[in-house]
Formats: sequence, C-alpha cells, structure tokens
Amino acid sequence: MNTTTSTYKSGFAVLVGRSNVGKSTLLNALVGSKVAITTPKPQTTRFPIQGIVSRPEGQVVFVDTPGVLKDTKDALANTLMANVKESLKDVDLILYVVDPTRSIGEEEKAALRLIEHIEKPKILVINKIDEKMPYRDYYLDMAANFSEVVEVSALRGTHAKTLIDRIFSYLPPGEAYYPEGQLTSLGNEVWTAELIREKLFLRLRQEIPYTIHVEVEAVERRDNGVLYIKANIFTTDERYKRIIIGAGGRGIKEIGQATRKELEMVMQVPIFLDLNVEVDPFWMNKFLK
Ligand SMILES: Nc1nc2c(ncn2[C@@H]2O[C@H](COP(=O)(O)OP(=O)(O)OP(=O)(O)O)[C@@H](O)[C@H]2O)c(=O)[nH]1
Ligand SMILES: [Mg+2]
Repeated sequence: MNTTTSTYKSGFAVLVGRSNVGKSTLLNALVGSKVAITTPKPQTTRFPIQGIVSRPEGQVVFVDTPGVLKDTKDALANTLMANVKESLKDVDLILYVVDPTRSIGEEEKAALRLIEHIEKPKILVINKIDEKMPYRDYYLDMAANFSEVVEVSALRGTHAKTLIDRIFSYLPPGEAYYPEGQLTSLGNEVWTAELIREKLFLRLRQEIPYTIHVEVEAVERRDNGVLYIKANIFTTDERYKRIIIGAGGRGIKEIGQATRKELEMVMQVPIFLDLNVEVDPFWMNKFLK
C-alpha cells in the first residue's frame, strides 16, 4: 500500500474521435503493447477496450472506443455509437483524437457534439504528426474548447510519454482499478478473436469485413506442448464465406498463418490454429445483445 503522504491518483481516460484517426494505435502506444487491433479501414474497433498504465504515482485506465459515425444507418453502426456513449458516462478525462491529414467534416462535428457537454478535462490530441498535415491549423482552432493540446504520432510513439505525463496531472486521487502489471481488460480468448478479425479486415475488401464476427471456441494445451485454438468466423452470406475461404482454401490458410505467427510471437509457444468459417445471418443479433 501507499504509505507516503503523496496521494495515489487514478482514473478513466476515454479515447474518442471519428473512425481512423488512430485511437487504437494511440492506445497501444500509451500502454506499450498491442492491446487493440488497428487497420486502415474505418469501424475497426467494435467495443470499448481498456488498456492500463500503472506508475508509482497512480494508474490510468484508457478506454478505446469505436469511431464516431455521422449516420447510424445499420444495426452494427447503432451499437458502435451506443458503445461510445456508454463509455463517456463515467470518465475522468477525455482524449479527443483528431487526424490533421483529413479535413474537418460532418463526422468530426458529430464527434465534437458527443463530448461538448461533458464537464471533465479534455485534451485535444492531434495525431499523425509524422505525416503531412494540411489541416493542422483547422484543428488547432478548436483548442479553445479543450484544456490543452498535445501533438503525437501514435504510429511512432512520438510524445506518448509527454501525453501520459499530462494525463496524470488531471487525474483525481483514487485507488488502482487493476493489479499493477495488468495491461488490458481483455481476456486471451477475446484478444485472440480480435487478432483474427484484424487479419480478416486487412485482407478482405468492401463490405465483407463488416459482415464478420469471430469467436474463439476452445483453447487447449496439448501433451506435445502445442496450444490448440479453435475459432469460428461468422459471416452473413454463403457468397462471403466462399471469398473468405478463397480458392483451394488459400484465403483462410493465409489468415490462419498470419494470426498464428503473431500469436506465437506474443505467447512464445507453438500454436495450432483451427479456423472454421460459418454462415450465420443473425450473428449481429447475438453481438448486439
Ligand atoms: N502515419 C500515421 N498513421 C497512423 C498514426 N496513427 C494511426 N495511424 C494509421 O491510421 C489507421 C487507423 O488507425 P486505428 O488506430 O485503427 O484508428 P481508429 O481511430 O482506432 O479507427 P476505428 O477503430 O475504426 O475508429 C491505421 O492504418 C494506422 O496505422 C500515426 O501516428 N501516423
Ligand atoms: Mg480503433
């Protein structure tokens, strides 16, 4: 326990912003580990994911959220937005992430509206400073609505530590939410399913990534030391299933290999990954529960 007179601080910092600005990449940079999956496609993140940074003086729990959408046309988009709103309920600090390589559009305004009434410290995080930033000044013009501005490159980790320092300065006194050393709230199975989804997102085009849901069904350690993982990939249509599997099973094989390599690097054990593709037009109903 903390026996000194200095107060331990803790709190929840929610990463919010439109899709693709780099919220999940930033979460990983702040935590120093791949907690959330990231892809160049919008709507990659589907549910709030917590990443934890513990220091002697306190603990900050980052909450990565799905990208804010302008129109919520379908059930999935509605759920994503509901998840963002839920995450903003109990928050100590907001990290509003923007992408200065893209202009401010309707989506940005929708995202701003979500946070404008929240009376908590808000940091405007200008991300992707490693890129050309034609719209940087437009975002800087929003600074008056924020407690401060921090410019970072989540991809390179530039100013990640500065940002954490600034975040700590706003945290209220409080106890740790998680044991020191824990980096995420995600269990191994959910994280593995997310990793498979990332490989699918990176490989598949157009609408297909959004018809997919992944669940890990079994994880067993075999006598020969191999970790056997069985996962099911659900899609909504027979046509998509054929595309995912690919000619001669090549598609699913490549997805399996890419996922297995990454899992083996992290877990440091040989892995047998058993991937099955199933058609379930109603997976969204279960997911939306
Ligand atoms: N150049 C550059 N690219 C970045 C940076 N941060 C993120 N990206 C890229 O931006 C894309 C989107 O990153 P994500 O972290 O998935 O974005 P997100 O905001 O979580 O997106 P959603 O989950 O869809 O809302 C990926 O291709 C990242 O590699 C950065 O600092 N510099
Ligand atoms: Mg994300």
